[in-house]
Amino acid sequence: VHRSQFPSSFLFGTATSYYQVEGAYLAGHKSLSNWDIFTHIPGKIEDGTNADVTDDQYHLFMEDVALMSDLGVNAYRFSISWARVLPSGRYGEVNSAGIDYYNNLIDALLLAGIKPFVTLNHYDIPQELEDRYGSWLSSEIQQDFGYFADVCFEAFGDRVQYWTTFNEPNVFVYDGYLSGTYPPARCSQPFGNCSAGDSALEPYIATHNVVLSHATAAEIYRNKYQEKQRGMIGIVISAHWYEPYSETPVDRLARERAMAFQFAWFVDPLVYGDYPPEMRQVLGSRLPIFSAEARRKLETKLDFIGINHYTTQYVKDCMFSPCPNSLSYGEACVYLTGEKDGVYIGNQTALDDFFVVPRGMEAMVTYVKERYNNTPMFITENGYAQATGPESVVLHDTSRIAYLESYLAALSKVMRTGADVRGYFTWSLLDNFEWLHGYLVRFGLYYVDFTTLQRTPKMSVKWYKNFLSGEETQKPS
Ligand code: GCO
Repeated sequence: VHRSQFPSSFLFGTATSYYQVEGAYLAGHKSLSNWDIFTHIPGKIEDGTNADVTDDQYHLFMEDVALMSDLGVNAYRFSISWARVLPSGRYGEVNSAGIDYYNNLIDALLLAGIKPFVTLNHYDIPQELEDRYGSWLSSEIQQDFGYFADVCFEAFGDRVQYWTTFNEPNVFVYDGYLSGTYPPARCSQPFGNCSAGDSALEPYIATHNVVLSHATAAEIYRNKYQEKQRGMIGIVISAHWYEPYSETPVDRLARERAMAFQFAWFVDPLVYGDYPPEMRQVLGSRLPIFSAEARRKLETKLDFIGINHYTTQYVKDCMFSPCPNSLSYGEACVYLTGEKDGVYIGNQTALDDFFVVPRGMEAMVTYVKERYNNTPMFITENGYAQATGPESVVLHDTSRIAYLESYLAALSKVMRTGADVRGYFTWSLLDNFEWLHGYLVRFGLYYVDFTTLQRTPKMSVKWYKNFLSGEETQKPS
């Protein structure tokens, strides 16, 4: 794959998120976020760790900007910690130390010719908002989120042209309210180790508040800032591709349901003003209704759709056929698997459900292109999971190079069909805190020694650098 296969204005970058890389969890008057609290509960994180320090990007951001500048990327996707900027949400003061930190980061990036691509919410909220009113289960969060967005547009929008309201709300809603594996650890349906107890409607209520929080922020941007600041505002969704397990009509339908419950649930309302018909069919009036006022707000639309794409799995119907486990997408009644007749759908990675299936990139982008009239898209995440191990082994990341090479080739192929994709971010700049897996899984181009915090380039750094400078690259054999 070659750089010249992409438009010259294309954004090429790396992605991170506040909780995963910043550390400094108490510095500069920051309050505790829901993830600070959650990771300190014994037994929640596989290796018993947390991100109190992680990469300490809060103190080392100049070094990280230098690494990016050396890589030759023209964009950096990062998220703003709500608890750093507004320790008590709209109930307290704006924290000037938090504003200063992001101002310094943004200025350093711009000086290095790197465009900031900013996420407002990457799973985290100030814990105080959870304690006060139950965060996403309360409509109060819409005002809080709108206020947070307003503060950020005002403080940073003169220099930030790309805004994302939410990162993967589909993940934090499922894991926070259905399986209970992420904060606030509510289990609306029996799943894994968790027994049902909380209301089965909670995921639908939480999503309703997320969608309306997006609309609130987008409306503020349109009304107060966009004309002057001339940026774009969008949302980012976790987007696995699903192939029907068999060619039977029920498995094909299962794929449509899985895609609706995974992706369209969050995007249809922002493009068409309502939840996907595939979901209404299953859930009827259990799915919330948008009021006339809400519908008006939803008309603010999306400037772009961010796609976090890593993998493809098979999907099997469980509505009409018996299944080993029918809960992969709750009431979607589907079963997801990477395996058929003892054969995996693609090479395995260090994450159980992440397989290497580059054709999925083409299919996923085509789905978004067709369903949403070719709304501009960014590939906001794509990357390869490596198991931790001796540094010398981890540095030799030829599987990552092969992965990036093949996924970028698939992306350029689908762009030739006219898909309006405007940028690509690889997850991640550096190894970091991988949520429930702690430090057991490494996604970085740069290796991080979590004792010394030293960053060391893996082989993939050289590969990405060559690619970005327009040199011929090759899959390592
Ligand atoms: C997200 C993702 C990232 C993960 C990455 C690898 O929310 O965007 O969960 O934060 O680290 O997807 O799993």
